[in-house]
Amino acid sequence: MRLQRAVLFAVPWYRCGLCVALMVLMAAYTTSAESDGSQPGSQLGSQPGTQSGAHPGPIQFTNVTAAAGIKFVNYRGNEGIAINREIFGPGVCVADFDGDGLQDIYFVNGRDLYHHGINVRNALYHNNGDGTFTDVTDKAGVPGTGYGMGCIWGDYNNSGFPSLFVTQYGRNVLYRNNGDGTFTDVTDKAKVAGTESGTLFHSGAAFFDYDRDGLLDLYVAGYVNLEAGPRYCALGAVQSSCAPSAYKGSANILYHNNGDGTFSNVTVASGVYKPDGKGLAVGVGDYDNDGWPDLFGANDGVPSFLFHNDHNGKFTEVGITSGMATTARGNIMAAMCISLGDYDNDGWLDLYISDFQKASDHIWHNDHQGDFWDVSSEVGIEYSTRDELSFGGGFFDYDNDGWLDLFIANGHVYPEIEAIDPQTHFKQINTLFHNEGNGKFVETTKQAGDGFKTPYAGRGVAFADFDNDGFVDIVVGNNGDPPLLLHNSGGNGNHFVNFRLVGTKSNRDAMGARIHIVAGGLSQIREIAGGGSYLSQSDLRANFGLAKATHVETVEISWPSGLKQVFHDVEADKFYLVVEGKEQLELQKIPHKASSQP
Ligand SMILES: [Ca+2]
Ligand SMILES: [Ca+2]
Ligand SMILES: [Ca+2]
Ligand SMILES: [Ca+2]
Repeated sequence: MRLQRAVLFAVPWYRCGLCVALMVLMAAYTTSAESDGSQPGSQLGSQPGTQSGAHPGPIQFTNVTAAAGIKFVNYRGNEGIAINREIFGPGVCVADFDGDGLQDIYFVNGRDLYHHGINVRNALYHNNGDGTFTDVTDKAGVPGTGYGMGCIWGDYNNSGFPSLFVTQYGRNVLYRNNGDGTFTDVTDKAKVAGTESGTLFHSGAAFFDYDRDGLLDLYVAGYVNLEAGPRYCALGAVQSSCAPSAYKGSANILYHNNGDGTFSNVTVASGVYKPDGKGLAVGVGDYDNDGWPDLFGANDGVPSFLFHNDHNGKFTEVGITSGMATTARGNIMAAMCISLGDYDNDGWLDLYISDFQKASDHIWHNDHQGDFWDVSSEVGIEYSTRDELSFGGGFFDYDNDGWLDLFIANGHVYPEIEAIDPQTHFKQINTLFHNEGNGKFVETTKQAGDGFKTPYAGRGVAFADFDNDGFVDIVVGNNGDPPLLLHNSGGNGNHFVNFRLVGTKSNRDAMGARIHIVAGGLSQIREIAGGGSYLSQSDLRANFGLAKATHVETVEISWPSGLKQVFHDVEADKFYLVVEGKEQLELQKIPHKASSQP
């Protein structure tokens, strides 16, 4: 099927109007061809939940936010009609900041912008391992220093403890993790406040080691120049915040880690400088399998970016030529979210980008030749995502059947939308899709439990296994509301294997490492990556669903240093620690009490 398409569409669609019509015809053809059992999904055809049309089993997501003791509420801080700054956040990011084996959560908050005397701050919640979390922000000293947008974690000084970077409207802040439960604001010393290029509206960010020298570098996206444009715009008969077209773009920033606690701004020298970009999400992944991490930038209202890593400290922007800068129909996206994952298990990272209300979200298939094909329609997410305004989320395997599913947080950007379009709501229900293993996604939102019953203005999303039961849970940052912590019930009998990678020559977080496993007839990959989703970051551990397989035949790890390690006959249902260069797999330190669910 792909061979036929490759021949037919040797001329990319954007240079060939007829191709779009042909693509529709081919999509219709492949729909019938895909059910012949020759697709990868047939390898798991006997498994419950992977047969076409079958439900994914008993997986339920429960809203455990209050039960977990999370009292954080996002404060929008608007006065009257909210402007973009006040309606786009918040992000949420997850890491085990104290090394106790449990993933903790950082929630980003707004600020009192108009001097109403309201004192709000960001919040770091420590995972107690018994289903509850404790707010340790004051002790840790990480309240944020301005109006917060997003956050990421990264062990930029290879200390063994992840540090925290918060993107803000104004100066960003870098909190160095001291390893004793406290953090120090090292923004000035590190030179990463991010205001040197005139960018105030910082959005998505990611730590990644672009030159593979063992030190995490830092990329920060800029959204728009809000100050130089109108405050409000007409939305039909009402006033609201403005579309990005009302503003000039704002520059992105790439910092090189000097290894002495300081960073150098290499935005121009590295070739990524884009002063007209309107960046929101940032994703990192080696899409062309050349061993070097590439950089994806989701833009709002202008073509999206793909910066190919040229291995010499420079990047070439190939968004248009790779086919991912706009949709298959040539439409520019309101691109909010980047997720990279190999949804069809062919060994190449595919791409998900979320989009606006009345515009579908997008899945792009990686064709192994450096091009992305918008397959949203043929994989089945087009209709189901058209009536939501999608923000964070992306690929994760919620039922551990070995196929990456899709979760999307939804919510409109205009609280005023209901006044002009009663069918469209500001607060929306999130969306869950199950990957059927045959190239199709089926929406399972309505069968997925009470976690999908309450509408919010969903924004950032992080995936993490908070209770270490092998099933990945979800946390969502909601604008103007409490967050949503969704516990994955598991319990469908599928097996898993989890790897935490620790670099020794490579960066300690192992960002950029690729794990390839073969188990139960399925071949799967994960790449350890920071950033992603929308203004957020997930559990860096690689969790693989194994369906009915009770052991993994081979585990191959390609470290950013160039080292490759292979392990054979690895037992399932365990949390492994892999230290770069060590010949034995170890077990992660997981507190016993963590096995009780949140
Ligand atoms: Ca690459
Ligand atoms: Ca793929
Ligand atoms: Ca799955
Ligand atoms: Ca879990």
